[in-house]
Amino acid sequence: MIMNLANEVLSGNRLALARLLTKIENGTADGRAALDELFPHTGRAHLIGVTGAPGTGKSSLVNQLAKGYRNPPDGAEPVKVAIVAVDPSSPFTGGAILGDRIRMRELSGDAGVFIRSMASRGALGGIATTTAGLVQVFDAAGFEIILIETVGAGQAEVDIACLAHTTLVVEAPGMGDDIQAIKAGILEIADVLVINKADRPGVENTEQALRNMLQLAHPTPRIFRHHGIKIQNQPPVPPGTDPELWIPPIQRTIAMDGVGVGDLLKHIAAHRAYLLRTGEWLQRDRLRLETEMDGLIQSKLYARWRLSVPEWFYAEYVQKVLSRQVSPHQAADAMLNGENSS
Ligand SMILES: Nc1nc2c(ncn2[C@@H]2O[C@H](COP(=O)(O)OP(=O)(O)O)[C@@H](O)[C@H]2O)c(=O)[nH]1
Ligand SMILES: [Mg+2]
Repeated sequence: MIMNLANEVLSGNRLALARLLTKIENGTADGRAALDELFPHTGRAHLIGVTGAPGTGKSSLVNQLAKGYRNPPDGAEPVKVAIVAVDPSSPFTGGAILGDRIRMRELSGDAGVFIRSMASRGALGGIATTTAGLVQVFDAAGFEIILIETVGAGQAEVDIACLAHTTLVVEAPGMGDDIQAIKAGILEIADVLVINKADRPGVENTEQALRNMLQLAHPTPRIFRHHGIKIQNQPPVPPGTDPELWIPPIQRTIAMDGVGVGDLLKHIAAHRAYLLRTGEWLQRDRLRLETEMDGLIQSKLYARWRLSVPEWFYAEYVQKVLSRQVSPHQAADAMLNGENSS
């Protein structure tokens, strides 16, 4: 029997998995068809976002986390781990990705680990969309933990955080007095705060600054964008009870030698348990899928409409807007109503 790509991936073929990931990055039609086939098999993985300024030690930390999942304490079963490293600042063979490859080499002999780096070229269909596709493939392929490393730089990270169930924001001491995550606007998406490079001077200051921020921001509801509107996603609160709030813990780590990583893994597990207990896991899933579906409807509707109008018709309105005869708003309304421009 000749198996198709989706079935090959489901049966654990790593080569097929790698091929499909490339198709997803390139946005090919057969890649999308395979994704459609795989979709019923998704929804099981724990998606963990790791974000923060460049050089804070995200890759090193991801490496340690993966090792932790592969060698759990107390003789527990190791879980399959996928790593998606997204670095939009690093095109093609950029230094960071090359470094990651070398750093992650020690994991690469392990069949329970799959590492995928994605440079800006993977942004054809948008970084968040492409990442979501890659993650779906890993999820369907049975990877229970999916670590998504992104450079903390703003909206793209927030979008990817919406994809993840648990988001770690990584800080490091000695990068000036500022908390980098505040500058990048990503502190609010943190479920767990990590102060890596705890072997460096200035850890106390960084931790104190983070604690102050948390106190100001507390409670820290999750903020999603939906139709461009910020939506705060909080667990449903039964009447007469106190809402259970998740206060982001602060964990110090030294990714170089794994100090603090065991405790970090415990925080991640606790956050997963919290999401499941409060029903927020399902809520996040729902919101994420709804947002994805809505976005697709919008772009498909536009594409369909654009194909339905002749080029000259569209060009005439562009000209009218250019010459200030009509505003873009008026032009859009008139075109959608099929009004002739004359
Ligand atoms: N002193 C110290 N250096 C670290 C630690 N973790 C990572 N590094 C180093 O910091 C640099 C950047 O690490 P990397 O993981 O690539 O950071 P990323 O850019 O956030 O992915 C590398 O040279 C690491 O060896 C740590 O806990 N302590
Ligand atoms: Mg990195």
